[in-house]
Formats: sequence, structure tokens, C-alpha cells
Amino acid sequence: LVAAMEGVEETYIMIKPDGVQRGLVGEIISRFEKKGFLLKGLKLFQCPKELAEEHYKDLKDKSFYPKLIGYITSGPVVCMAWEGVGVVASARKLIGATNPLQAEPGTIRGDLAVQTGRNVVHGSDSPENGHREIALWFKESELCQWVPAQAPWLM
Ligand code: 3AN
Repeated sequence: LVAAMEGVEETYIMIKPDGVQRGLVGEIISRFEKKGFLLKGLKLFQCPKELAEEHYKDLKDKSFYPKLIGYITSGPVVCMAWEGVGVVASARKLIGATNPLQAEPGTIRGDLAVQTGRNVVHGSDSPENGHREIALWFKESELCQWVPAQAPWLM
């Protein structure tokens, strides 16, 4: 039902190792839940180096790339797949600017982070990448195709 709705997208959201270690998992998940998006997949996961490199392959020529790979593989991350109308852009708004010092108060990074290299959360930057990243981080069997019994906020 939901998948057939116009404008429905999916996005890959990941709580990075600093978010997990600082005890921000519940707080961050809660913001997406309260907004009203639909959770399709969720797991705590130690990311292997090869997967981190694939995920961030577009950044491989950047000077910070080796540090970024080291950071993402430094401890467990929380992987999430969220679905909803316009979820990709909306999630990026909830997350805030890449540099947490420029992120607006009220956003996750604006409220909870100070460093670009420790910005607690990732969100896909396009519907295509949402699709690609969910396929990269989740097995099909780890994703639930479900609709809440009462979900007027999704309709
Ligand atoms: P966003 O995560 O907001 O989409 P991107 O895609 O430009 O930002 O960067 C991906 C990740 O690379 C960021 N979340 C951050 O962890 C890291 N990153 C980006 N720019 C820098 C930088 N100047 N120094 C260190 N890490 C960076």
C-alpha cells in the first residue's frame, strides 16, 4: 500500500560510532519516529573496512577520506532504512548541515554535534542513493515490508 503511493522514497540513515558511543541512539531514532516516517530496517552493526570504502567511494579523493573510513569503522553503527513521501530531503533537514557548527538548532547535528568529522549521523543525499545505500547495508531479509495498522500520518 505505502510503496504504491506517489512520491514514496526510502533513505538510508546511519548513526555513526560517535552517536552510538555517546548514548544518542534513542534520541536520534526518536526524531525520525516522531516525524512520522516508517521504519523498514534497523540493526547495530560493526562495519567492515571494505563496506565503508564502498559507501564513501565518491569521497575517495578527499584528503579526509582515510580518517573518514577509520572513523566509520571505529565502533558499531546503527543502520536504518526509513520510508515515506519526500523522506530523503526531509531527513536531511532533520539531520542539518554537514558542519554541525553551521547546522541550525533543532536539527540533530545542530543540537548534538560540533565537529564535521564527528557529525553523529548520515543520511542519503538522493532517492537513488537511498536505494543504493539500503541495498548496500541491508540484506533483503533484514527489511520489513509492513504498514502500521493505523497510519493516517502516512496517507
Ligand atoms: P553529508 O554527510 O552531510 O551528506 P558529505 O556527503 O559531504 O556530507 O560528507 C560525507 C561525510 O564525510 C560527512 N558526514 C563527514 O563525516 C565527512 N566529511 C565531510 N567533509 C569533511 C571534512 N571537511 N572533514 C572531515 N570529514 C568530513
